Amino acid sequence: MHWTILGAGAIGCLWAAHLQRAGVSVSLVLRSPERLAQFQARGGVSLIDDSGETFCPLSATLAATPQPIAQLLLCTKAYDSQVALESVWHRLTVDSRILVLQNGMGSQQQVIERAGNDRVLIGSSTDGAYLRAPFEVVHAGHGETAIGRFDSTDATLPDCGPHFKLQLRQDPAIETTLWRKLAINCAINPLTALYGCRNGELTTVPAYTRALEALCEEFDAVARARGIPLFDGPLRDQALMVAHTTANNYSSMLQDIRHQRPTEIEQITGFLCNEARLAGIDVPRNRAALQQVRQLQHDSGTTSS
Ligand code: KPL
Repeated sequence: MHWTILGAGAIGCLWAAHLQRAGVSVSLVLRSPERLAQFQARGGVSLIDDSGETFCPLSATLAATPQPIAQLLLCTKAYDSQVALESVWHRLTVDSRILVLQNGMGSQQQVIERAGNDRVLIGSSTDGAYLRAPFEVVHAGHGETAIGRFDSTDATLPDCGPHFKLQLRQDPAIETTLWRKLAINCAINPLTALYGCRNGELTTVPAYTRALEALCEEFDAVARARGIPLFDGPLRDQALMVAHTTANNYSSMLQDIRHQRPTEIEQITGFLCNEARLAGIDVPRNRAALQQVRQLQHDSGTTSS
């Protein structure tokens, strides 16, 4: 089966490189002729991991080409998912399969509404990856990709061939898994963006830790009201642990701000605030964080995606 990857960010390039290395047919969809020309000058993706740097030759097209898509990996930024999906809609058939691999929540549901539950698998990845340069991905932390369906029906893992090295796991509770990742992102991402700090400083600067604790308490209350089982202990403990183990990282949200890109705040804290409103729970600290990051995006001269 041929894989088509829509979204050439860190996760898209990581999957492209691993599929190519596993001998699976794969190509990228790029959003503009300029980007396509930039890619074609290289002719592939570079993967930097424990075993050094590997160049993985592959092809790329624009969305508008007519070839049908068998297996789509949708891994654009969450706020781009609807526009991205529409751009290849003419290439999807009843047999096409879509794996959605995005941060935050909300975009997955939109894809299911558009494409139908049967065609869509939802994933959540803990792989740590970043782009050192366009199409050059560093696989900094080995994690796993949990894959399932929102309605918990059987989700057979997509076919990545026998030699695929990224870790995949069938997840009958993928929605809960996404909530857990959302919880960590709600605790760490807005604060690191607002304070302009590395993740680790949330554990070492007392005022930052108190701010994190306040966000976490509100999140715990919403999760309880929604009946979502988060972690064994309070979210605070888990969030501080992740901030500690990723102490040297700049969160994806801070990186977006620094590169004047839109952040995923609407799909992270925005999603939480909406869930809180529906559950009748006040989350003033998260609402404030949402407003402040929106303002920061505006002030930092964010250009549209
Ligand atoms: O997922 C992350 C992100 O940056 O988006 C965390 C867990 C905060 C690690 O940096």
